[in-house]
Amino acid sequence: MLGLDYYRVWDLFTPEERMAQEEARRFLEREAAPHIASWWEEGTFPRQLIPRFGEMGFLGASLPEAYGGAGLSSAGYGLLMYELERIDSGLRSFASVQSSLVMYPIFRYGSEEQRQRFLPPLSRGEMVGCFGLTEPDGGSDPGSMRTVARREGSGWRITGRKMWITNGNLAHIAVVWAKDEEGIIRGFIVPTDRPGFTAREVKHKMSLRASVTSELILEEVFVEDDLRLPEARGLGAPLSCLTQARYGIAWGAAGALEAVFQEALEFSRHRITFGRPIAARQLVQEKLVQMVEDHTSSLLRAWRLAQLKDAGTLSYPQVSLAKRANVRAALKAARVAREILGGSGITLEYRSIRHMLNLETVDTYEGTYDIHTLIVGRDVTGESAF
Ligand code: TGC
Ligand code: FAD
Repeated sequence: MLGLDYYRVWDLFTPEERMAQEEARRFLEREAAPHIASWWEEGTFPRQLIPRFGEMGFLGASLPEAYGGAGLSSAGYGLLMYELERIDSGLRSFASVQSSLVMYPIFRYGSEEQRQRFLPPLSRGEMVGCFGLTEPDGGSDPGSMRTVARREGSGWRITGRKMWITNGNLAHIAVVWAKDEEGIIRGFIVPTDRPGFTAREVKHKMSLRASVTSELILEEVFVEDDLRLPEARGLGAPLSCLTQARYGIAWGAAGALEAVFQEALEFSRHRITFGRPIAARQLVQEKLVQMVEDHTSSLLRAWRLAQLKDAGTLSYPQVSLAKRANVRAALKAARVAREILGGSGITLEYRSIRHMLNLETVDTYEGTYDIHTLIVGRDVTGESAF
């Protein structure tokens, strides 16, 4: 039986979706949970799990089976993100980037030849991808990117820098966004072994340590025109990929919230002060109940998004509202769980501080909390406050 579910939201899912979730939980409890604190402390991503993620259907789960996807519903995909982030945001990030930011753009904006060539190995985890949109001068305004793609013979020369790129040093291909000579944003599949391509890992992170983050440097990298995503034209293309990833994050954050709640609950039942467990104190109960309330709201928001997504009526500001709310709720819960654990809460023997530090990144990437406020603000008022 799965953990926190105060309103029996899991009952709303199909038996197949529930089964996929339970299998994912069993797998992750066995293969990842016992080691995650060490991976995080060492600052390493468990590469050995990449093909296993493929076997488990974590990569491109909602893409059609013809391309190696698992053909899962939006809710089924969301549940996988929930389970991955219940263990660690870094694991969910790996799967999010591969599925929503690499496989999705190839599926949505690629040619049939590109789909056949790249999607099956990406889904099996034999090939890893990354997504280069953010640049060193600022990520919130990707329309101001400086990376350029210049036509040359049968292809393009790409020059520029991308910053904070998840999976950058693991990737065989990078989906890179660049402006052409007319200033139109285009997407390219760049093999990372091309001359002029360098990935430099970002070190000394205090967050998302079980994840590889890199700077990409492209110096006159040549790609043939058949590596350009033919249907991608303008900023809307990369932004539509972000909508997919943000959707998954709304689910993942609820998984992290469950993880820290369970730890705080367990601890509070056994920690005796002044002759009674701290769980018997009103101050502690208020904190736990707030977590239950926030988890319930997060799960219901995510579930509703899944319905709208499958119906094809989901708008990107609706996704922004859930990304903003669910991540901030999980971050707050992780801080409070850490507080309930007292001094023990500052060590990696407990998971709350790891989730808390990870969620600082999740609150920032894929659009900061402020940027999602402005996206929803523009949607409800009709006024842009960017
Ligand atoms: P704006 O005028 O708003 O939009 C340009 C065109 O794009 C459309 N659009 C979207 N379409 C789909 N999904 C979205 N989320 C969309 N947002 C906008 C829009 O309708 C418009 O279309 P059209 O046809 O009218 O041209 O452009 P703007 O320059 O004003 O954009 C502002 C803003 C803030 C919305 C946008 O730039 C933004 O979202 N900024 C945040 C950037 C961001 O989230 N970067 C994330 C990088 S990737 C990452 O962090 C990966 S983390 C790893 C992991 O996921 O684990
Ligand atoms: P900035 O855009 O410089 O923002 C700085 C501050 O200003 C923020 O608080 C922001 O909210 C605020 N701000 C900005 N504009 C406004 C405004 N108009 N009004 C009010 N406040 C404003 N990017 C990728 O492309 N691919 C990846 O795989 C990827 N992975 C990442 C992994 C990690 C670990 C991290 C930390 C980031 C990753 N990112 C990735 C980048 C991420 O998307 C950006 O960090 C994010 O979009 C914010 O950009 P920035 O860091 O440049 O901050």
